Order: sequence, then structure tokens, then C-alpha cells
Amino acid sequence: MSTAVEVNFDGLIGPSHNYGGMSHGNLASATNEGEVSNPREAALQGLEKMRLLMKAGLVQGILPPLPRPNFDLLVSAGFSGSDAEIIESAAKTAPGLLRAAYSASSMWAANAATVSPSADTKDGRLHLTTANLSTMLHRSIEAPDTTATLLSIFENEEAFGVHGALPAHADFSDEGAANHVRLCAEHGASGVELFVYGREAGESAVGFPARQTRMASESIARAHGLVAENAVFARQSKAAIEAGAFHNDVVCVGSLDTLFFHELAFENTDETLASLSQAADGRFEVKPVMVPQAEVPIEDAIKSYLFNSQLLHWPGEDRLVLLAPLETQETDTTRAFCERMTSGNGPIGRVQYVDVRQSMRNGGGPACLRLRVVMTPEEIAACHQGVLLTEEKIDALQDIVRRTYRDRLSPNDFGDPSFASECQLAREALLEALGLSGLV
Ligand code: SUG
Repeated sequence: MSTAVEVNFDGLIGPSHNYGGMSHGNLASATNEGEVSNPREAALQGLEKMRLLMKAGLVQGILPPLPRPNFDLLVSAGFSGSDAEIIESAAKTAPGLLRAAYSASSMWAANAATVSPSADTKDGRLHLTTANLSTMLHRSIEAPDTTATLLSIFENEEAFGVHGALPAHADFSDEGAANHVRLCAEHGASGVELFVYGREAGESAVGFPARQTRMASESIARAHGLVAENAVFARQSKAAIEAGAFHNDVVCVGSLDTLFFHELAFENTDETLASLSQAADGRFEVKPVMVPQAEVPIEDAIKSYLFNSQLLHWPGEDRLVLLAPLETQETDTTRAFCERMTSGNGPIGRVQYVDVRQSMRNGGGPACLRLRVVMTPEEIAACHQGVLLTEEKIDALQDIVRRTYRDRLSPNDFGDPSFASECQLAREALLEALGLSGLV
């Protein structure tokens, strides 16, 4: 067994971070539509979260923002001419499309891909499949650039298998690691991968969209070469989706042998837990920590993002640490639950709160902002080193953000073509700092 660790690759929040109100079924996105955002503060908050984990002794990586605006989307929609002409005419005749082209949603790196560590796969390589994010227009444009980013970081084909996105059809709707949990005895041991889907392929949509199909999840498990017995497929409850849990990671997070979830997260909780135990097959005992609806109503869980937390094995601590958003501390029921939970002797021993409010207003908490990649020391050495953070690199990135990002942005500002050049210059500087200038 190797001494693999969990590396968190956080999405660096881009200069066009805005409140576009583009995600139907995501209550925060709808509520804050049209508000003025602060991209500079957003990116600094994200980088401080990364600094916190890095200083604690965890390996921290970063994914750069994608090129914005996405001219391919605008050209596909029939706009032509110079960049400035495209932007000006889109602003006049299709402002919604321009907003989508400016989306900074790739910050939520949990949606970038689904990841299976090498301990789980038949060919012994670490596999990543880019999510097609086909449910939301503004997110469906991310996949090609995300694949390019992943290929430049996980370039070594002997160690890594990077798969392009599944077909962009509703039957294959896929939102990446937001609907995937890996449980294990220790990171380097073979684990159990839980895929949570919201609907079957072909099932007609009612209410808020279910963004993941079982067919998409099964396809990824196959492509990654998982042993069939180690993959569990569970249905997300309709009640959770209707309450605003547009991804499973809004109501559930798991790490090592611990699964922390809301009572209404799964359509059939007993069956899900029984399948996980059966798949673990004595290698480890699944420790469920279920939060009852009577103690934390699902509305509070979603408002506070209690479950959209990072569940971490913090160096030097015996029990897991829940890195939760400040909103969890500010919501009475979730704060009380956390106090009760940590004063008991369960697997989660401490809750640490972080400020990621800029991202939270679009429905993205600490867990949305990171993609977990369990890696052996050899794999860490084989990936692109420029994206692994040090204090100096965080300082350098924060300097670039302070220099190049606005502190006020409204979706109405997108009609100004000079903003496009601002975004491009900021991204180029960030890519250079990460040794990824080839992605420009
Ligand atoms: O896909 N919000 C994202 C939030 C993603 C959170 N990720 C996870 N749960 N893993 C989404 O709904 C809002 C953009 C806007 O409205 O401007 C947005 O895309």
C-alpha cells in the first residue's frame, strides 16, 4: 500500500466572477441575480482558504480560470467580426448569451471532473474524466478548456488517464466529483466509489433539474476501470433536489471511512449504507454520520451549506476536521449541530469556519471550490509542479489578483469590450505564474 495523500486542487476564481442568476435550481444563484460582485475579494478569499490548508501541512494545488469571454460560444451563436464587434452586438441582442460567455463558474473545481485514484483502477493509473456539465448552458462551455488544463497538469500518460467529457446529451448529464464520494481505510488503499445520480437516462424532468444521470456515472466507472464490486450507485432524493440540492455535495460529504450526510440526501438511505458496507467487504467499516431532518431541516442545511464542507484528515489531529463556510456558524441549527457533534466522540472532532462568501452567493461552498485528487508521491512528482502551491506562489498570485481584478462587477459591465482585454491580461499573468503559459 502506498502513502498516497489527498491533494486539493482549488479553482482560482476568475476576473469575471459575477452574479448572473444562471443556475435554475440553485437557490443562491437565483436570489443574488444581478447583484454587484467583487471578483478581487472572491479570488483573495479562495487563495486564503488554500493558504490555510497548505500551512496545515496538506498538499494544495490550483486550477487556473478558463479563458473569458468564451468567444466560441458567441461565434457558434452567429456573432462575427472583431472581438469588440462580437461583444457589442451580443450585449445588444443577446445579453444572456454574453453573460454565459463570461461565466466564471469553473471556480467550482468539484465540477471539473470525476477522479479515481490509481489504487482503485485496473490499470493502476489515476483516471480523471472531465464533466460535460451539459445541464446549464453557462457551464456546458467549460469542458474543452477543462480537458486542456487537466492534460497539461496530468500529462504523463504512464501515470494518468485523462478522459474527455461524455457526450453532451441529457442522457449523459454529468457534474463531476460533486456527485461522487470515495471511502477507504486510508487514501492509498483500494476504496469504494459512491456515484450519486439524480435521474435515469431518458427519465423526463419534473421540477428542478437533476443534473446527473445513472448512465453517466456508470460510464465513468467503466472508463476508469473500477472493479465492479467497488462501485456503488445511489439515487439522490427528489426531496433534496427540490429543496435546492442541485448537487449531492450540497447534502453529503465523505472522507476516509466517514460519510456525513443529511437524512434526506438519498432516495433510500438504508440501501445506500448497506451497499457501501457490502462493497467495503471488511476492508473498513463505514462510519455514517447522519444529520436528522428534525435537528437540521434541509432548508437550513442548504442555506448554511453545512455539508458543502471539506472533510479533512488534518495533520496532527486524531479526528476529522470539517472545514465549513461561515454561513454554517451563522445558522442556528447547523451551529448547534456542529457543537453537539464535536463534543461527542464521533469521527468528526472539530469544525473550522472559512470565509468564502463571494462564492457562496452563487451556491459554491468550500467543497465546491476544490477537486480532490488522491495521489502517490510518484504521481505528485509526475504532475506539473507549477500548480502545487507554496506560500510564495500564493503571495505572487494574490499580487496579480490585486493588480488586475476589479472590485466591483455587474453583469451589465460585460458590454464594454475593454473588460475582455482586462480578463485576458489577468489570465495570462496567472498562467505565467503557474508555468502554464502554453494554455493561453
Ligand atoms: O453549477 N453556480 C454553480 C455552483 C456550483 C457548486 N458546485 C458544487 N456544488 N460542487 C452551479 O450552479 C451560478 C452562476 C451564476 O448564476 O452566475 C453557478 O453556476
